Amino acid sequence: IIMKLYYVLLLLAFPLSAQINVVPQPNDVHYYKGSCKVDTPITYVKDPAIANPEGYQLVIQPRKITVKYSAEAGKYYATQTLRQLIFQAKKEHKESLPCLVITDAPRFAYRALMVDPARHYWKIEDLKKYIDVMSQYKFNYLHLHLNDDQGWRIEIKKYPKLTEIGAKRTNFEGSKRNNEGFYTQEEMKDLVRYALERNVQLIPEFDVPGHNDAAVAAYPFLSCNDTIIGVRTTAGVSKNLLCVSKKEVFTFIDDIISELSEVFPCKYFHIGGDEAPLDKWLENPQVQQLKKELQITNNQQLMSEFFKRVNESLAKNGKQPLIWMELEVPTYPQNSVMYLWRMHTTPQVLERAKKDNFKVICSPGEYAYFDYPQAKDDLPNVGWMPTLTLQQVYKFNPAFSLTSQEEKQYILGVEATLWGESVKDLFRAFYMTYPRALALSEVGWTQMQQRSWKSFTDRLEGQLSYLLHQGVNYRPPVELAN
Ligand code: TNX
Repeated sequence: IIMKLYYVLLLLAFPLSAQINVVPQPNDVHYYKGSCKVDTPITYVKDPAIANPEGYQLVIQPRKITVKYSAEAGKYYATQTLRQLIFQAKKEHKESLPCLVITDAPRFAYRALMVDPARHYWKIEDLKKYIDVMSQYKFNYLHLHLNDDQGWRIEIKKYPKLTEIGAKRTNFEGSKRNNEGFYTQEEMKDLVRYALERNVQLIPEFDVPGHNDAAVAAYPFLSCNDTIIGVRTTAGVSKNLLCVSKKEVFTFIDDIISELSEVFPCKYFHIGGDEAPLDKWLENPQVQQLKKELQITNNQQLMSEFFKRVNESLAKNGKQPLIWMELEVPTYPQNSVMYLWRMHTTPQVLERAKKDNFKVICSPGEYAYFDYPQAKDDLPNVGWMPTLTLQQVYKFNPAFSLTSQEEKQYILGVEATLWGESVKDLFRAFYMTYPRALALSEVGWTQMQQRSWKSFTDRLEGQLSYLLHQGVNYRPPVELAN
């Protein structure tokens, strides 16, 4: 108590000094007089009183650095905070850290990035590097978009052609360039372990019923008319959906979910749901028949029916569905988590969440699409994409107009999507991700009262040095220099 009183008095005497350079900004920082040598050994103390498993307390005293945590996640995050502090001190040729107490915990439980090795294959080592960097900024989920029209990237033992045929995208973009590769289940299990050591859980996405040309190329029976196609070479939306009226399709999905559930321990399982034009379903006599049986009046109820069946497979494997929500689909499984993703749909999606009592992951095009260029005329420019600047990402408040009570009830967290059509390698992936992911990490972690664009830009240069030091490519935010 006397020590505490002593600190309070010191605090009154020495109010907030220059801010520390940490991203995301910790939620509570108190500075005290004095400093501590950078190489002081760290004492780790397990403290069950720290309620949030990702929360921690970091106490820097003149001759002592103490980390208090209740779970490994909090210990890991305290260490990340400290590493950044030490890096910044050394960068300024200082041998000491300021005395302080940081009491920190995240605003949202879910803070994710998504990558898309379906469009362009990523090597496992590249995924590891990506995880290394994101985990330092306290992101705790990496969503892997594992299949799309342009590629199937994960070994499925029961369906070997998925990777024999579906993992090869040849002669695309009118060039001779090929894109080929997939992950064995063993490699993926290793990646799961690697990520968990950094408090990152891997979420598989098996996108259904749309975006499945690669699967249909391997197994034509999956489509309504046994369509013979190749793996798609161009960008865009395909119409070869997995067929809603075929029993074999649901057996296929069930098998895949069972195999992937063994590989990915995470309770969340993404089942896609985006951009599925119904044309080929509706042309098909068996689907017409199914509509009659189910007394379907609104065609989109077929999608609801489809997800109901997919969810039965997830439930069997103890998984909870994540879905790219489409507003026109009338119902989704009750336990699903909905993505808010399409531009200009935020108010409607939030209304729907309240009405149907869904949790939401916020990944709106307006703030979180990292495949969009970061400045006008910046690369990659595929023509139709809007610009998503660093400042725009920073402005993001995932609660939108919700009250804090509603925020707790409906918003699970945030995610940025790095769609892969123009992300051809890790160099480009880092360029698109940083520094915008620094802004997003603060969006997910830091309470609004602690956030400020001014403070963020003051800390940016030091963080860019931190990335550079690790050999991480980023887009220099040249528009901020003056
Ligand atoms: C839409 S966003 C998609 C992706 C594309 C992306 C390009 C979403 C759920 N689906 O298939 O790659 O736009 O920005």
